[in-house]
Amino acid sequence: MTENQPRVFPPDFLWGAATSSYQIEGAAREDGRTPSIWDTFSHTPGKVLGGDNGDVAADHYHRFREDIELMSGLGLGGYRFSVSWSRVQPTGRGPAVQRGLDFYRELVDGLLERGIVPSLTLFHWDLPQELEDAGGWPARETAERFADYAALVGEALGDRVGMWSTHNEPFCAAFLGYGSGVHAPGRTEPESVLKAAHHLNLSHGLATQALRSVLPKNTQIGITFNPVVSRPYSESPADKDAARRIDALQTRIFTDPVLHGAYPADLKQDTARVSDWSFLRDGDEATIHQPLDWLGLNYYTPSVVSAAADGDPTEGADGHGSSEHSPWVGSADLVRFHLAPGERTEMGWVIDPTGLSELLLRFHREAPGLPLYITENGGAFEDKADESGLVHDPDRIAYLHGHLGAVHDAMAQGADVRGYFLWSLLDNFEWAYGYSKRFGMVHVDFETLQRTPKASARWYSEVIAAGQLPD
Ligand code: IFM
Repeated sequence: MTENQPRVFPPDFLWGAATSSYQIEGAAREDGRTPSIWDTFSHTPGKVLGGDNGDVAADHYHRFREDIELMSGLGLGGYRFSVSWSRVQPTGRGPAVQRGLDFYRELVDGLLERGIVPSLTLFHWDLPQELEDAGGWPARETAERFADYAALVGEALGDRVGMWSTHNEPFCAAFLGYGSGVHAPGRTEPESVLKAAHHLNLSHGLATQALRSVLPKNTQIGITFNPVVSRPYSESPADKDAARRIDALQTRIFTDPVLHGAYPADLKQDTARVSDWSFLRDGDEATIHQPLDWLGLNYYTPSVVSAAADGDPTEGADGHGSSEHSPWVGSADLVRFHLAPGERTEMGWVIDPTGLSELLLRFHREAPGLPLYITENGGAFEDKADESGLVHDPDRIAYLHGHLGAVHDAMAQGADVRGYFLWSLLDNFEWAYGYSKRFGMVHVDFETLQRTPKASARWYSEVIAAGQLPD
C-alpha cells in the first residue's frame, strides 16, 4: 500500500461493540436470577476496589431498549453480549427460567429490528455459585452442565442468533479465578488452574456439539481467546524460552486442543511438577477439537518476558502484560514480566497496536481458512466530562485509530478479518477494579445511570459510516 492511500475496509466488515452480562446488567436478584461467583466475590470485603459490585452496574437489564437505540444511532452493525448463566438456569442444572430467556429474546429482537447482528457469548466468567460450590471449573461435571446450558440457550435463541461463542477468555476464568485469585472465585490452587483450563476446553467441545444439534445448520459457532503476544526481553535463549513458556501457558493451552486437537508437549513438561495431568481422559482432546466457523481474538497489549534470576520481582502477569499477579503455574519462579516502555492506558497496559497485527497474522497462519474477528479491543482512560457533560477522550480515539490501522495492516497482508468489536459499548464494572476504570465509548454516570456518548463514539460512528479510517 502506498503512503496516502485511504485505509478502506470491506463493505461487509462487521463494525460492533462488546459488553458482558455481569459487567453491565445489574438486576442481580430479579426474576429468579441467583448469585454467580462474581456476586459472591464482589460482596466479599477486600476483593474489589472500593467494595464495588455488579448489583446495579449499568442497569442494562432495565435500560436495554435505550442501549439498543444508542447502538443504532451510532450505526453499529454488530453487538456482542454474554448470557448470565444464573439468570437463565439459576442452579446451573435443570430447566431454564422463562423470564431469563425472555430478557435475551427481547434484547435480540430489538437488535434485529434495527439491523444489528447479535453475537452471543455463553460464558463470560459468571459461573452460577451452586456450580462453584460443587467444585467449579476444576470439577469435570461443570463441563457437562455447561453443555446442557448451551443446549437450553440454543433451543431458545437459535432461531434468531446467527453468531455464537462458547467462551470468552478462558485464560482469565482459569488462571485469575483459580491461580492468582484476583478474580472470582478467588482460589489460589496451582493444579486447579490446569484442571479448570482443561474443563473449560472440554466444555467448549461438548457445548459446540450440543449447539450443533439444536441450532440451524448455517449458524456460526466460535470461541474467543485472549492470546498473549509474548515477546522475549532479549534475544538470549533463556529469555526466548521464558516467552515460549508463557505462550504455552496463556495461549496454546487453549488454542492447541481447540484448533489442533492436542495439548502442547512443552506445556505438559513445564507443568509436570504441578500436575501429572491425570484429569485428561482418552478422547477428551478429540471432543475439544470441534470444527469451528470463526475465531475471536481479544487484544489489549503485548507481554515482555525474561528468564528470572533468583529473587527477581516480577513486574506483572495479569494476562494483559502488566500488574502484580503471578498465576503462572509451574513457571512463576522461572519467568519475569517487564513493563515495556511507551504510553499506557489507565490499566497500566502499554499501547502497542503492532501486537494486534502480529496476533491476527499468527492465527491467520495457524488456522488457515478460519474467519477471524477482533472480539475485544479498547482502552481505559481517565475520561473527564466538561461543564456541559461532554466527554472528550482523545486518548481513546488515538488508541482506536492505531489499532484499527493495525487490523487494516493485517488484512492487507492476507488475514481474513471479518469484524471488530470495540470494548466496550458502555462504561462498566471492570472486575477487581470495580467502577474505577472506564472502557466505554458511552459514558455512564453511575449515580444517575445516564448514558452520554463520548467523542470516541462519534469518531467510531464516522469511521463506520465511511467504512474507512481517517488519515
Ligand atoms: O473488561 C474486560 C473484559 O471483561 C474481558 N477482556 C478484558 C476487558 C478489559 O479488562
